[in-house]
Amino acid sequence: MENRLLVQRPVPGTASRLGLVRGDITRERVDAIVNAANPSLLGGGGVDGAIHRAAGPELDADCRRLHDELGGCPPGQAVVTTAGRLPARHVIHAVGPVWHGGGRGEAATLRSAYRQSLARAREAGDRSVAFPSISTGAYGYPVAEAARVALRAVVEELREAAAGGQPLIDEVRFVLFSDADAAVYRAALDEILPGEGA
Ligand code: AR6
Repeated sequence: MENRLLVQRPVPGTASRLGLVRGDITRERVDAIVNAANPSLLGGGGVDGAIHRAAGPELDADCRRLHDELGGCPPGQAVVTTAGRLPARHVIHAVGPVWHGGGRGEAATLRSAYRQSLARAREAGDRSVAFPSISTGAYGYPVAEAARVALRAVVEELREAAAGGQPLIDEVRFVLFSDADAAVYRAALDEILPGEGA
């Protein structure tokens, strides 16, 4: 099934657009896709497994190198690699928090994972970025709360970057893997960036 753009809105105070897509992130034709990685960077299940399978051995080798050189990536941070056979130019590996009930700084760590991903994208010269719903699968973050944190983090980062004259990211998309997740993100988007009509 083709990926489907559900909604796209301008982000006030910026020249950027924010959109929601229903589909598979490995099929996105953007400069960078973000992976919901784990601190080892050596791959796993969920979207991480799908990205590694679709990208092939070049991505595995890049991740192994970063694992050996940097010792991996802590929660709330992000690192960039090439994208192997994927249509994207780069994969940004972001590590979200494991959900422990909300009292262990999970929201701050999730916010940081999104903001750091956009910072890495800018450094790499990427102007379009697709995110999955980080931490809401194996890591157990409740999706409605995660959607609000994610959208707010991206909107804030885009505004601050625009105000600071940093390189423009034209477009950010969230690629949702189920209709249920897409509906939850749609409700959060309507709350955070109310649109005109539909
Ligand atoms: N495209 C878009 N979204 C996807 C895809 C896909 N192809 N496949 C799954 N999702 P998860 P986490 C959604 O578990 O919670 C890995 O083992 C999925 O439905 O992939 O951050 C890592 O190595 C869910 O909505 O990531 C870590 O150990 C979202 O992606 C751990 O899982 C995130 O689910 C990270 O857990």
